[in-house]
Amino acid sequence: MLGAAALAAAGMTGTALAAAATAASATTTQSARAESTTTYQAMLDPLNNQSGSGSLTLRLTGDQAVITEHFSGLAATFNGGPFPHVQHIHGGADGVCPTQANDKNGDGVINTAEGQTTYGPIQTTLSVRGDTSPKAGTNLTIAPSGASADYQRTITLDAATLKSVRSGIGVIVVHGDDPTKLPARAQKEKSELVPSLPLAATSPALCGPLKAMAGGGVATGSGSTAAAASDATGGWLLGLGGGLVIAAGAAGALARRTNAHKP
Ligand SMILES: [Cu+2]
Repeated sequence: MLGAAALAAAGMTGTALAAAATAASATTTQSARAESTTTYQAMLDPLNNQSGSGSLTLRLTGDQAVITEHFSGLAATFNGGPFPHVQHIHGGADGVCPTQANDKNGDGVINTAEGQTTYGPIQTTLSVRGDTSPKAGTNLTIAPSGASADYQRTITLDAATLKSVRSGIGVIVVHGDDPTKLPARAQKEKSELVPSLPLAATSPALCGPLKAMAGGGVATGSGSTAAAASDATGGWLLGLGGGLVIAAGAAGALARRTNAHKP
């Protein structure tokens, strides 16, 4: 009797332990996910006398980046088809977009190579399918195309891109200029990246630094960690607040434009 009772007790304990272990495991997995997802956002502004705008959100968990992007107002057609807009995460440099001061050859266009002094080389290609490495950087056949695009893709980021994104020096660049908005001389130039293409085809059209959003994974740890993060980034978070207001304004402007187009 005692033996059976002991066995039953042991069995119950074993079950309880297993249940507790399962619960603990689930809790650990959930909290690990919550702590490691950080949201980054880039507001995309025009370069090279182009029109258009956009925004990109990147939700990073480990090396998995869930990317959502919308842009509009870019060049619509190229050689009779939809204009391909190759786009990338650049990084490893200053993490800012270039200005006209970076137009070294003075042709009135900041080409991709000139821009790299501020935003660095291609680290990840934001293609619509297939290769996302720098090698796919100028593959027009897997770029989003047309004047506007809604882009969504989950991409495994490599070590170099992860380093740039996490340290706040990742920059989103959407390429492909409307040649009629470039100076006359530049309209006749060849691309420095792909000599078979015109300069306009590969030059930057939209650019935006990729910045962590407030509350995007920061300060979810212990009290002391949260306090330290808050102290260290107080001024930086203030700066981000301004960016978010601008983001909300841009979304409003987009909604108004969309409404205006409705009959
Ligand atoms: Cu690029």
